[in-house]
Amino acid sequence: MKTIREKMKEGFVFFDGGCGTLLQAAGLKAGELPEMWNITHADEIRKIHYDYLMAGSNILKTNTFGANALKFSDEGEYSLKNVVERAIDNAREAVASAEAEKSLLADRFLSKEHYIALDIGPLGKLLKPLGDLDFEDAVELFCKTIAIGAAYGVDLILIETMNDIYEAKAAILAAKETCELPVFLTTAYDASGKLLTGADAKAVVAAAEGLGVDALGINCSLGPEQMMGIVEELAEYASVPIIVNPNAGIPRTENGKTVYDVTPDKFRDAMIRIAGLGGRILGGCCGTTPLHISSMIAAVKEMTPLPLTFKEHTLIASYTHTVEFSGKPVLIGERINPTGKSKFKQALRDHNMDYILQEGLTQQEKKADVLDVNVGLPEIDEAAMMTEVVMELQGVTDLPLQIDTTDSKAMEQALRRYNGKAMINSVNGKEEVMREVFPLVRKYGGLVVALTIDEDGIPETAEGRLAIVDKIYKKAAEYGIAKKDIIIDPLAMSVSADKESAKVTLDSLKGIKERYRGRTSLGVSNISFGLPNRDFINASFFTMAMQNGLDAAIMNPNSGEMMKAYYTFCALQGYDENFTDYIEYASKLPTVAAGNTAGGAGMGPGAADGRAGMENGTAGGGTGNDSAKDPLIEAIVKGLKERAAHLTGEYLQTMESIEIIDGKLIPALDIVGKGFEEKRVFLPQLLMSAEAAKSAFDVIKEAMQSKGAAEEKKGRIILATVKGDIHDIGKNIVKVLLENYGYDVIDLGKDVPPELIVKTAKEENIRLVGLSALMTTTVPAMEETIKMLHEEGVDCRVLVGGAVLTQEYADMIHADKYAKDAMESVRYAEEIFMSK
Ligand code: B12
Repeated sequence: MKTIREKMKEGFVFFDGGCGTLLQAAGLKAGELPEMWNITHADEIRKIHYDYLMAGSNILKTNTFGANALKFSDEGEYSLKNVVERAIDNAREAVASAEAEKSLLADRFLSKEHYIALDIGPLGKLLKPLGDLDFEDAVELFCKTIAIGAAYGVDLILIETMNDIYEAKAAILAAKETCELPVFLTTAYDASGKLLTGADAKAVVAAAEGLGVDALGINCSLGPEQMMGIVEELAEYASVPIIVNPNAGIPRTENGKTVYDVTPDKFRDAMIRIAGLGGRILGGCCGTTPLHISSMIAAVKEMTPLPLTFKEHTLIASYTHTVEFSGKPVLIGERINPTGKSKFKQALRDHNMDYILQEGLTQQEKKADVLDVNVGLPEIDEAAMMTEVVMELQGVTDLPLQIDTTDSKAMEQALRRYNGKAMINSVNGKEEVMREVFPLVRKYGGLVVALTIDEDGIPETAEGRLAIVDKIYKKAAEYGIAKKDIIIDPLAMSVSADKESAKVTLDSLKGIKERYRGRTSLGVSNISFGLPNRDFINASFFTMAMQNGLDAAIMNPNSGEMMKAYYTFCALQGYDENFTDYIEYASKLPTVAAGNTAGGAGMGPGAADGRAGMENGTAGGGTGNDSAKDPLIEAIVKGLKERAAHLTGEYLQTMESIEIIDGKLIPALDIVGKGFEEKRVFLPQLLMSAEAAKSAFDVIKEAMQSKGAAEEKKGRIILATVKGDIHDIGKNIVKVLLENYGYDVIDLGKDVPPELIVKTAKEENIRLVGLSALMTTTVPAMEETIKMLHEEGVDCRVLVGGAVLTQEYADMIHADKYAKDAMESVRYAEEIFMSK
C-alpha cells in the first residue's frame, strides 16, 4: 500500500466527517467524555468509522480528540494508554470489516487505501502568557498521547481545531520529537479569517511549513461557504497539500439542540468549488455525516486536483501576521543591540525589561517591519536573556523578530519559544557554523541570514562573495532548507578603510539577484564607520543598495536620513500606492527651502543625533488615538508595567487618586478595548495592558491606604465579579474606594457562582451586595444572582456596575442601584448605611 505521503501527491484524499454530533445522536450525554466510548461503546465507534469507509473515506480520525493527560490518568481501565489504543483498535477493526466486504461493493464508493490518523485536539487550556500552561508542559502533554498512538501503529498524526498557533507549534514539535510519522495540521478560523489569538492564514502557513508539517488546512467553526476565502489564501501560499474539513454550516440552536443547515447536496456543491480552489485532502467536521462525505466524494473524485506547486514566497511571521520579502524593502530595526550602546548594556545588566521593550515599541512606531534582537553580553546568561526578551517583546508588539546571536544555545531556546516564523541572524560559509545553524533552521523553521564570509575571511571581490553564496545554498539544500528561506547578506565594510568596499557590496547584491534570484539583506550602517555625520553616507548607500536589489536592511528607524531615503525610494520605485506613506512621513518634516541645500536644511527629526523624538502615540498593534500622548495612558496602552507604576507615583504628587483612575487608567483601557474590538489589538496585548493598569492601580491603592481608613467600620459589603467573568480591575477599584471610606469589604473575587454570593450574604448578614459584569454575555449571570438572592429571601440591596451595564439593563435585571463609577458606589453605600 502507498504511504499517505505518496497517496496525497497523486490526487485527492478523503477524510471522514463529523463524529461528536453522531455520538450525541447515539446517546452521548452532555459532560461525558466522548473518548470513553472507545471502551464503553466500541460498537458505536466502529460503526461510525465503518460508515465513513463505506462513504469512500481514505483517512479515519481516531476518537481521541480530547485524549490527553489532563483528562486521562496513567492507571486503570480508562487510562490514557487504554483509551488511545482502543480508539486505534476500533478504527482498525472497521477497516478490516470494510475491506472484507470490498468485493461485494461497488468500487465507486469504496476507496482502496485506508489510513488511520491519530486525532489530536487542543488541550483546553491557554498557553502562557494568555493562560497558565507553560509551552514545554504543553509539548510534554502532546508527546504523551502521540507516543502511545505512534507506538500502536497509526499512519499519521492529525493536529486539528487549533485556534492558537502557539499551541499548534507545541503539538507539531511534540509529534516531530516523538516519531517520524507524517504530521497534518488544521486550524479553526473565525469569520474574519483569523485564529482566536490573531493569526491569519498566511501566518499559519509560514509557521507550520517552517516546522515541517506534511499537509495543512482548516477545519471546524465555519461551513464550506465561509471557508472559501481562507482556502484561496492557503492555496496561494502553501506548498504542501491543503486540507479542508468544514462543518455542515455554522451551528445554531433550535429548541435546545444544535443544528447544522448545510445539506449533503449543498455540502457537495461547495466542496467541488473548494477542490477547484486547491483543496486536496477533503472531509468534514461537526454536523457532517457519511451522507455528506459520500456525496462529496462521488463528485470530487471525478475532478483533477490543482497541481501541487512549490511557492516561492519568502515569509516570516509573528503570532498574527507575516512580512514578505518581495518588492518593497523590509526594515529591520537594529536598536535592540548592546553594541556601542552603554545605556542598553546597563539595561541588560540591570535586567531593565521596560527599557528593552521600549526600544522595540519606539522602532515599531517608526515603522520598522521586523525587530532585531541581540542581547549578547559576556557577563549575562545570553540564552536565558534572549528567550525572556523574545517572550516579553511578543507580549507588547506583534512585529516578527530576528533572533540575532552567535550562541547556538541561545538561538535554539529562542527559536523554540518564538511564536511564529522568525528571522535568524545568522549563518555563514564556515562549515562548522552551517553544521550548527542549519539543523535548527530545519527543525524550527525560519528565514536565515547568511553572511558571505567563510574560513578564509571576507572575499575582496564580488565574485569571491558569490562563490560563498553558492556554497551556502548547496549546503542548505542538503539539510532540506529551500533557497527562499535564506537571505544573503553580502556584507557592507567601512568605505573609509577601502574605497572599493561599497562597490563590491553593490556588485554582490546585483550578482545575487541576477545569478540566483536570491533574497538579500544588509547591515547598512557599517559602510560609514570612521566618518563624520554617518547618517548621510548611510542614507545614500541605502538608496544605492535598494537600487541594486536589496530586499531588507538592518538599520536605525529613528534616523531621519535613513527613513527619508527609504520613503523616497519606495515612492519613486512605485512601491508606495498614491504616495500615501511618503506624504504621511514628509508632511511632518520641516519644509526644505528651494535652493537651500547646505548645512542642516532638510534634516529629519532628530537627525543630528540619529534619534527622532516620539511621534504620535500609536501603540503596539496601532491603537491610533491622540490621548495616548499622555505618558501614563501611553504606558498602559503599550503594556509597560514598571513605567506605568513609576508614572502613577509621579502623578500622585499633583493629582487625586480618583482623577488618575478616571482620567488615565480607564481611558487607557478604553483605547485598548476599542483596538481589541476592531481587531487591531490582540489578546496578548490586551493582557499586558491590563497588567500595566493593575500595577498603576497598586500604587494608587497603597497611597490611598496610607492616608488611613476610618477607625470604626461603617458597614459590611460583599463585592464580586459574576460567574463566567474574569474582569476584576473595576471591581477592585470599587473595593479600595469603599474601604477608604470606612467600609469593610468581603471580596469574593471574580467568576463567582451565585450560590457562593447568596451563602455568604446569608451567613454574614449582609445589607449591600455589589456585583460587577463587563461582558454582555455575563449580564445574565448577574440577573441570575439577583434572582437567587431574592428567592432565598436575603434582605439586602444589590448595587451593580461594569462597562456594559446601563440604567435600563440594571432596571431590567431588578438591581436596586446602578453605579456608573466607583465614586457612585460610595455615595450609595453612605445612603444605605447612614440612614439606619
Ligand atoms: C482589561 C480587559 C481584559 C483583561 C481583564 C483583566 C482583569 N483582571 O480584569 C483580560 C485580558 C484578561 C480580558 C479578557 C477578556 N476580555 Co476583556 N477587556 C478588558 C478591557 C480592555 C478593560 C476593562 C477594564 O478593566 N476597564 C477599566 C475598569 C476600571 O473599568 P470598569 O470595569 O468599567 O469599572 C468601572 C465602572 O464600570 C464601575 N464598576 C465596575 N464594576 C463595578 C461593580 C460595582 C459593584 C460598582 C458599584 C461599580 C463597578 O466602576 C469602575 C471604576 O470607575 C475591556 C474594554 C473596556 N474598555 O471596558 C475589555 C472587554 C470588557 N473584554 C472583552 C472580551 C470579549 C474579553 C474576552 C472574552 C476576550 C477573549 N476572547 O478571551 C476575555 C474574557 C474572559 C472572561 N471569561 O471574562 C470585551 C467584552 C465585549 C462585550 N461587550 O461583551 C471588551 C468590552 C473589549 C471589546 N471591546 O471587545 N479583558
